[in-house]
Amino acid sequence: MAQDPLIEKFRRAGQAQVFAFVDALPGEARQGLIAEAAEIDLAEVDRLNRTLVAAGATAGVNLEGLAPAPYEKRPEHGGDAGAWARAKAAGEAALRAGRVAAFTVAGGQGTRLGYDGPKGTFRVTPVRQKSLFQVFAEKIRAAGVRYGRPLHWFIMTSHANHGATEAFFDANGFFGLDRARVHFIRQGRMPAVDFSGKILLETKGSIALSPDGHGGSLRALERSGALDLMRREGVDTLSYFQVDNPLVRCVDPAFIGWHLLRGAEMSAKMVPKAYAEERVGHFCTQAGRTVVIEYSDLPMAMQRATDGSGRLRYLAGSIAIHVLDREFVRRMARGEQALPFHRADKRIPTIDAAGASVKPEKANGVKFEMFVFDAMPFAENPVVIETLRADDFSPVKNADGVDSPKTCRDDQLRQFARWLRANGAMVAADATGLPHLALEIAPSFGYDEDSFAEAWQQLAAKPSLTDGLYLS
Ligand code: UD2
Repeated sequence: MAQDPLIEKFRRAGQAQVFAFVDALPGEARQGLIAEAAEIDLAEVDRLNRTLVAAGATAGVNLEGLAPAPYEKRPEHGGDAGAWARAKAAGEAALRAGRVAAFTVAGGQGTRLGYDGPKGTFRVTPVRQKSLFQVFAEKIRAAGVRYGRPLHWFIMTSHANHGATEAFFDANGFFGLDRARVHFIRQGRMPAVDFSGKILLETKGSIALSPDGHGGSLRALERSGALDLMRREGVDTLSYFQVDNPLVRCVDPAFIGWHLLRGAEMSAKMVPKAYAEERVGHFCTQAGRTVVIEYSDLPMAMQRATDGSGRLRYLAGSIAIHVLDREFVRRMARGEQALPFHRADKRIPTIDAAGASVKPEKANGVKFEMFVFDAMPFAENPVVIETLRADDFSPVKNADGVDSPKTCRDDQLRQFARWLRANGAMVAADATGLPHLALEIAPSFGYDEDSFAEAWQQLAAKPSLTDGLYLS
């Protein structure tokens, strides 16, 4: 058989091992391997090998001239209340004009939680045990009703969870959303390499490919046609959040307004870090640009440094909530200004030279990922605003301990209790605000403090607060 030109290309790039077993594969498997190989940008892999993998590769995170980034403080922490009110009005106007879409990145592998299935299908709410996807769907639906314009919702999946994610929405009637407005877009993949830069095979007929990181969302939005769809629909602003955080306000008018009034291309929410070692990114400035330095890249001494008053110097923690301008995403996706890749050394199931499977005990190779926050320094006029953790952030990441289903459930309960108390209801709680009884407020009733207050005030007869109360 004539040699496939793709196989020849791999051979010339020093990656012939990818096809070491190709002749022994049945026709269909052979085509499968070739299709996977065709996804790979060999020039990109070569560049990453030189800059990130090769012995002595120096491309690391540059910490030169780093300083804490400024941010817009909440009014209760000394921020300008008038500016926050103007921002909220501007965001509400954009929502009423249909300019905003929601965007969830849900392509991660969720290994830390030890849950089998797309993370968005994980059940999190205290009474009804709703899944993460259901919580977001109901919030997005409620926002559409409130502003008179149903929102488009883009959900980024991975190759591994795309089918299961679609099937979950299908089985649940898209949680009452118009299915024509829910769009699943699949993120790209990157090959893993060994420490000498050779692309690893997972089996004789498949390459060790893994998702290209949430930074891959910018390319995925462009490639899938999502940006064109947005343009046709008059949507120019994306509200971005992660799949693991049910507390998030999927669309937050004040945040959107800050972004639009500043003419920002990309914006972010920060919370003051709870403690020095908290595993979040840090908003910094460098050479006049806003950058985010991940916890693993900022030396611990800097993470622990304090100012004169004993406050953490690098206080602004990134919780991965952004607003993105559509045409900025397009510019980034087209690669004129490309996101950098990060190196992660991992245990990668592979095969040996004889084709026998190998389950390594320690890291045997490198995965490459892009991070969406690396787009911040390329954005014009970026804004970082403060948010209250209790209103926006309680992720489910680990099976137990911090950021677990238990802490997330408790934070939801605290939020529901707080909304009730703010409106005159008596809710007994412990010193942390955790109510003594389980209750749940459906987003259709109230999906944030304002919408809850309006709905509650309109109730002619207030329900009695009993264990298991579900307000919908
Ligand atoms: C992320 C941030 C951290 C902080 C924290 C807040 C990074 C590197 N760090 O930490 O600074 O903001 O979140 O919770 O991002 N995802 C994809 N495709 C991928 C990889 C991830 O869609 O290829 C999604 C994933 O489904 C999830 C989100 O991105 O929704 C975050 O991924 P993670 O759990 O790997 O991020 P984490 O917890 O390390």
